[in-house]
Amino acid sequence: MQKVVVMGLKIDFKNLLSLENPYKSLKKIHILNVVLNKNQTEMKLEDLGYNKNLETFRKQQNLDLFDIGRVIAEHKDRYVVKTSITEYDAELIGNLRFTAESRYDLPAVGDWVAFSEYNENKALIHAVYPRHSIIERQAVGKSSQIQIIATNVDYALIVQSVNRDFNINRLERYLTVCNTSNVEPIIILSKIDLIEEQVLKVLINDIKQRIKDVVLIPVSNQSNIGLEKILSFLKKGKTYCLLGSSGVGKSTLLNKLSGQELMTTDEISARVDRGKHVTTHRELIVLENGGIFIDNPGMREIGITDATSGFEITFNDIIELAQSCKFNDCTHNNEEGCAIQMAIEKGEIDSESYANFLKIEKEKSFFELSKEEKRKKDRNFGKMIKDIKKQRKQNKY
Ligand SMILES: Nc1nc2c(ncn2[C@@H]2O[C@H](COP(=O)(O)OP(=O)(O)OP(=O)(O)O)[C@@H](O)[C@H]2O)c(=O)[nH]1
Ligand SMILES: [Mg+2]
Ligand SMILES: [Zn+2]
Repeated sequence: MQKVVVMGLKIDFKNLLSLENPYKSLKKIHILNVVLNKNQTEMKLEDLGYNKNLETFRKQQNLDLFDIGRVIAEHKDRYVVKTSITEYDAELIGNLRFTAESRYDLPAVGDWVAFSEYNENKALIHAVYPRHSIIERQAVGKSSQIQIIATNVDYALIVQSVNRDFNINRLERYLTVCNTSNVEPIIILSKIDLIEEQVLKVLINDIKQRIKDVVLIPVSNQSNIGLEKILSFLKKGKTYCLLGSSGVGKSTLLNKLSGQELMTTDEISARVDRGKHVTTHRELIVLENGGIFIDNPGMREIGITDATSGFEITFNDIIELAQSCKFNDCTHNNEEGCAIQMAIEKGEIDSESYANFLKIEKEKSFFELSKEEKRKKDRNFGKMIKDIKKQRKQNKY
């Protein structure tokens, strides 16, 4: 029997087709490079980010019996799935919902899914294609609860405004998330019309002191400075995810880049009154001039998840230095021959950057610990059930 393995799930292909399939015949397979009627905008699946790897997977798993589309929005249990032709209001097929072991097995914005249409623009999602990247964060206040921000992202635009939002520690945090997620970061310094040029120079210099090798683009949505530069970066078929606090101008930027009023934006004073963010859910949008954007509601905090590798990339300088401390178990506080302390004294490492490193490292260890505890709990629970079963068998009750 043909088995489809999707995100670690094994599904019998036969079941997949017969279960809960309200339609009789699988119809219409979307062909790539569909040419539409002249009066419609022509769009290819590649413009939505479709690529060779996905096509290979589709063939290998015989998923070409289904349609394929990309999740562009998520509302509770419903998803909006976009193809090169239209959009569908989709829900999960029961099998997928019930066999999902974690959040990772369910679709998120940015995912490619195998689906079938059962009514006009209504669809059932059967499987999620493997992802090439996942941007995730730890949900605030809940230990080791992961929230998926977006998947299959190529670049993250980390937006920080020069006024009240400016905070290099937070930038390093976002960078760590990107480095962990296999997503290339670009820093967008927004609202530069609000400050003097001299002040801007200082801010840029401060960032460059601590963050090297990351593209930084100062932008004003008011004077349009920097927009051309972002546009020149955009590549057709690549996915860009907007990250940053509420009110920094993410949606305004997206409107500017597209030349249309796609997203609702609002004044900060108005949003405080209402006590909520202007953008309320994630959404994927395809720009005509190339580039696929995912807009997000602003984030108040960005918790670090299992960020080992990302962490090491962000704080590469510090981690490399630690190798040359005199003692292997150096805590880098006040030991003799501590390379980090020496570098801080010489001004080679920024002391604030180091403090931030320690803070994120602590959080990361805590996250790993709580994850391990959770695993232990799951194991214990499993063992308990097993014991109960064994006892039952022995006592025959
Ligand atoms: N001065 C100035 N104001 C801007 C700029 N960009 C955006 N704004 C204003 O900032 C406010 C917030 O902009 P939004 O685009 O809604 O911010 P957002 O990041 O999408 O916010 P959330 O959706 O809540 O996450 C609006 O009033 C915008 O007009 C800019 O470059 N300069
Ligand atoms: Mg917004
Ligand atoms: Zn040391």
